[in-house]
Formats: sequence, C-alpha cells, structure tokens
Amino acid sequence: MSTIDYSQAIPNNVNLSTDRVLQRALEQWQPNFLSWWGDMGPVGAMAHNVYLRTATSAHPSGWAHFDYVKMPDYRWGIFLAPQVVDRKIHFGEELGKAVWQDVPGEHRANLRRIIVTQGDTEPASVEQQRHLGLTAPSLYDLRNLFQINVEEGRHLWAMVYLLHRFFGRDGREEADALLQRRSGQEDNPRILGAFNEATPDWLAFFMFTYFTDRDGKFQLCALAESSFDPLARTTRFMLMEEAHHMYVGESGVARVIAQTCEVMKRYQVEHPDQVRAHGAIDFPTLQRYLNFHYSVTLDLFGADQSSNAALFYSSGLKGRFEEGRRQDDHVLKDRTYTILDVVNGALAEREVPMLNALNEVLRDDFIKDSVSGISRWNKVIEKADLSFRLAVPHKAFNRQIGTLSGVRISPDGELKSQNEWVSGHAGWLPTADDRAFVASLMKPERQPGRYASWISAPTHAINKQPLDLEYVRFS
Ligand code: BYC
Repeated sequence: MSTIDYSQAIPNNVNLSTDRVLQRALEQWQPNFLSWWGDMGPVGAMAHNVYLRTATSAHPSGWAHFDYVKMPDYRWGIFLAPQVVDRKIHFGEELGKAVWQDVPGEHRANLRRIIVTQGDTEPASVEQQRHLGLTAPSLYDLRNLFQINVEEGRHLWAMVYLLHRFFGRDGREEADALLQRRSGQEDNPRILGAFNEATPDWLAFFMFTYFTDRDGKFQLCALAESSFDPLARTTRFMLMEEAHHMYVGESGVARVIAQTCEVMKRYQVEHPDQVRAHGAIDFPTLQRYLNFHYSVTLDLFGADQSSNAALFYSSGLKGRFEEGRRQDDHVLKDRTYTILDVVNGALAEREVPMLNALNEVLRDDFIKDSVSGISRWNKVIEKADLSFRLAVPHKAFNRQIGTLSGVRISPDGELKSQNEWVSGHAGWLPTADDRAFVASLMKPERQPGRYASWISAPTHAINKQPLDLEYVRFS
C-alpha cells in the first residue's frame, strides 16, 4: 500500500497521481533517496531550519517559493518546462520531423547513457560538499550551500523521473545505481573525473560553483535542444535553478577578492605571506585554485574528438549550445573545426570534421563564458588600484581527458618536460601548504550579518530580505 500522497509529497507537473507505474517505481526509490540524503547529504544539518527556495510548480509564479524548511522535509519535485506545441527536431539527420515524446528503440542505449551521466553528477556534488556546512563563512553563505544541495537533489529526481518513466526495468536499475556510487570512492566512484575530486573548503566550493556548475549550464543547454522532448523540457527547467548556483560561485570569488584587496590596501601589504598573516587569501593562491578547477572542468566536456559526440548530434539526442541561434545547416556533415593536437610532442592546430569535434565546440563556448566572469573579478582588483590580474590557464594545461592529456603544458601554454612539470607544479596548482592555509581560515561564522575574515559581505541578499536575516536557524 502506498504511504505517499504524491501530489503533496512530490510537487509535479507530470500527472504523477494518475501514473501507477511511475508511482510504484518512485515509491521504492524515495526511501532509498532519503536514506542516501541522510548518509551522504549535509553533515549535522538535518534539523536546521533553512530559508529555502522550493519549486512548487513550473509556472513563473510557482518555481521560487521561499520559506523556512528542514532539509529532509524539502519537497523534491518533478517539473518539466511547458511543452512547445508542434516542436520539430532542429538538428541532425532527422531535422524537420516531429520531436519524440517517447524513446525511439534505436536511441535507447545512448539516451540512457546521457541521462545517467547527467544524473550521476547531481548526487556527486552533494557528496563532495557535505562537510562545508560546518565551516560556512556566514549564515547567508550557509543558506546558499544548502539551497544548492537541495536543488542538486531535485536535479537527481529530474533524471530519475526520466529513467523510471521511459526506460523500464533497466531505468530503475540505473536509478538505484545513482544512489550507490560515491564521489571519490575507489571501488564505485562517480562517472566523471571532476565529481570524484574533494571540495574541501569554501574557496574550492566557490570555484566549483563558478566553473563546474557552468559545465552544468552548457551540458544542460545542449540537452535542452534534444529531440527527446521530455529531456529537453526537464533540462530547460533545471537551467532556471542552475543560474543561482553560478551566481554563488561568481559572487563568492568576487567577495574573496574584495576582501583580499581591502586587506592589502589597509595594511599596505603585497607579499602572499603578509596577506595571509592578515587572514585573507593571497592572489597567487586564488590563481592556483582557479587553475585547478578550470582544468578539471575542461575535462568534463569529454575527448576533443569523439564519435559518441558525433552520433549524439546526428541522431538528434544532444545539440550545441544555442543550436537554434546558429546560422548553418544544423547537420554539419561537410564542416570542419580547429582543434589542438599534439604533433611530434608539440601543440599544433588541426582541422577535423566538426561532427567529431562537438565536445570541443561546447568546451570552447564554455571557455568564452568563463573568461567573461574572470574579467569582472579583475575589475574588482583594478578598482582597488592593484596590479595583479587573474587569468584562465592555457586550454592544454593539466588535462587528463582527450588528446591533450598526453602532454605537459604550463599555464601560459609552454610545452614542459616531465621534470619541468614536476618542478613548476607548486606554482601552478594548489599545494598542500595552500590547502592547509585555506583550511585554517575555515571557521564558521554564525552571527546574522557577520562574515569570516577572508570574505567580504555580499552585495545582494536573498529574495529581497535583509542581509542580516537569520538565514539558517540551528536546531
Ligand atoms: N571523466 O568519447 P568521449 C552538472 C569517458 S555537470 C571521466 O569523449 P563522450 C553539474 C567517457 O564517459 C554536466 N571519464 O565521451 C555541475 C567515455 O567512457 P566510455 C554533466 C570521462 O561521450 C555541478 C570515454 O571517456 N552532464 O550538471 O563524447 C554540480 C570516452 O570519452 C570524462 C553531462 O556531462 C571525464 N571528465 O563525452 C552538479 C552531459 N570525459 O563510455 C551538476 C551528459 C569522458 O568509453 N554527458 N569520459 O567508458 C555527455 O554528454 C558525455 O557523456 C560527456 C563525455 C560529454 C561527458
């Protein structure tokens, strides 16, 4: 017997109350999700009352409902963006035909693989961030962390809905496996590399939400073009939530920079040791964190030449970022794209068929978007009249996936021998000392309206509330 009142417990616009098969699948899965949330969700935070945004409908007035909620009581819902009437496939071999409301048999395995890969990242990020609530620099930041965590949980529900609704028994098995893999676990890790890295401190968290959630944006935008309409509609709705996650990252790093500038000006110091002595994070450490998160995130786009990517596009499963705005034939058979290759141990440009280079096309779109935020960070430094500038490292720096994984390249794009790489490493990527210093700053600040020494106050509060609202009420 069902113990769940679906329309209340799981807000949805997928007619859950009349879909018995889906109900049964979710009824079995939901307790496992809650048990996973208890084991792997935010540590020690289950009884806190948190000022959270909950999506209660897909209507513009319903997707951002704010109130105090205990996280295990958060209503993880299933929402698809409204259906576009008469939507047509707009790229690939089947261009012009009606989009699919069900999964075509020939695309079943690939669609499942894409949905599972996407779904796997959502619980992974919650696992990566589970200790951060113990050291939040303010109640405002703590609330944002929890908001992101519950929404990643909802994004997992979104993918599980697709698996349960459209993929039968193997979909149910995949949905179970999403709760069984663990970030960073040796024998059953998460699928993609970046989601097995630790997010040990708040600087890493802000960099993660700036860069890695931005991969989320680009992948979701590519999936929002899909000919499989339920996937397109689900990801369109997820994108509305993703925007806040990237804002947390961009504004978080900007606030760290602002505080560093403030300390450097107030005490007239420049050397990293002096900046650290005043409880702020020096610019070279920020740059090394940036180098790490950027390069690890670039790998998330997959190999620069991928027959999977070509197949996903040609068969209409996954489009390009802003596919509809591009002025070409949307089939791409005769087009080429320039990628970086390694020729005789050196980097060289090479023209390859564009279809095979679509991971690279998406990665390049991501790079453009990332760079624009970094120039906004640099404006903060410029305004303080300081000369340091942050920059993204070369695309080939510290890569583990694809052609560029075979070479050692410095952040400024120079080819290095293995020995040179080992000796340069400490200047390019966070060292144990950097991590220990940042960890030493991670002391929780729990007074409303107060902030840790290493970060400035935010410029905007949540939902037009005062900045010193008690965003989290502790149990
Ligand atoms: N780490 O042919 P390739 C988000 C594997 S983030 C480890 O290039 P393909 C979020 C690959 O699986 C967005 N392995 O693959 C952000 C394949 O393995 P198999 C997540 C990797 O298929 C923050 C082999 O290498 N969504 O939402 O062209 C918080 C050959 O590679 C990696 C998606 O990714 C890696 N980095 O491209 C929360 C969208 N990269 O099958 C959430 C769905 C590749 O040979 N995924 N491999 O064993 C896809 O579209 C594609 O699977 C990928 C890979 C773009 C990821």
